[in-house]
Amino acid sequence: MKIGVLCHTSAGGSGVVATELGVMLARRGHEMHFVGSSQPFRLSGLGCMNGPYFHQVSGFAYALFEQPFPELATTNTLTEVILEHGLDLVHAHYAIPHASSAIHARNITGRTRVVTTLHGTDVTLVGAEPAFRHTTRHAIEHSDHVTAVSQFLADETREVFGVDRPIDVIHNFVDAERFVRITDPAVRARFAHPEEALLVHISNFRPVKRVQDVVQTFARVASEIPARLLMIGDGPERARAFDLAQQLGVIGRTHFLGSFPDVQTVLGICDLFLLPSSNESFGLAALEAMACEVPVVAARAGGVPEVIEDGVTGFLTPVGDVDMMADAALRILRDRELYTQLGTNARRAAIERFHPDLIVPQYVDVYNRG
Ligand code: GMT
Repeated sequence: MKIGVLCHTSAGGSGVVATELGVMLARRGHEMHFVGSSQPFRLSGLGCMNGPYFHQVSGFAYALFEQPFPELATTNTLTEVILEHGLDLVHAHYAIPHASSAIHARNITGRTRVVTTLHGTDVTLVGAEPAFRHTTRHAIEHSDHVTAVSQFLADETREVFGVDRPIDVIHNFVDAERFVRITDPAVRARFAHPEEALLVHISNFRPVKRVQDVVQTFARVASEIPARLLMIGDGPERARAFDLAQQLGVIGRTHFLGSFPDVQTVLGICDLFLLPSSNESFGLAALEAMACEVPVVAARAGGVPEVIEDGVTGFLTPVGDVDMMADAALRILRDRELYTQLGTNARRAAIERFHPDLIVPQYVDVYNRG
């Protein structure tokens, strides 16, 4: 099949899913064409001989216009790619703006189909904003097929937008060959002393991620056992998290590593992943940790219970309850047997429930529907 892909290209779960899926499909012989203002965050280094191909959106700035019309520019470039390469379908990751652009390009060309994947923020935050409710509903209703990354998100979409169209639930997946435990002590020694527990959090540091809860939980853990925290990613709450770490006296043991695409080089040496988000449609970073045998302590929010089984692959706690999060973390880190069991279960769940060989064909099935 010839497939166009629209996604957010900066660091973030939806762009990662789009990229990893595009790469998997290219390896399976499909012709993949990414269209965007820049190359997706994780794409470089992952591609193969057969692509994916990347088409940069041509912008246009003119003094009369207050805005450069990025969605129209995307629609225009996508239209050209559809016409030039005869795309069978466009997979839009996010209802707005991507499904809207794809539907517009479909209308202009009179060909191709639009498959839209809802990732979360488009429905729970952005899409539900009155400013976007009509455009988001239109994009959902007029896509040829719609998928959501969790049952929670599919239900939420129906409720928020009052749509009753079919929505296929297709969970996120993880490449369990790339995301593995790293046993080389020299790699771990770069970040922690042998006796220290290594906790990690990865996100875009938006308010919904509750990164202050990560720091507070870590401070409680570090007051009981030797420990270090890796904060991976960047975003609006980073400075506040930094200040809090300083205030709580753990700044010397908290390392803000910024944003980088190959997180598997670090995840595989960590002991515990913290995910305190107040809303999370799936939690891809937690799944990537699980594949590396890292147990997860997460807030019971959104679709997270579809990923993390309480007491089996980690622990779930109420949103905002940092004491309970710290207790769960300490329970795991103090009990070697429990830690090993949860880590083993986590990797097994990643392979048995979220392997690309299980998930990618579900997308192909949707693509093959008329
Ligand atoms: O907030 C983020 O984590 C980024 C966001 C995105 O749109 O890139 O991630 C969303 O999509 C991911 C991939 O499907 C999901 O795993 C994340 O749970 C989801 N984020 C939220 O729902 C907050």
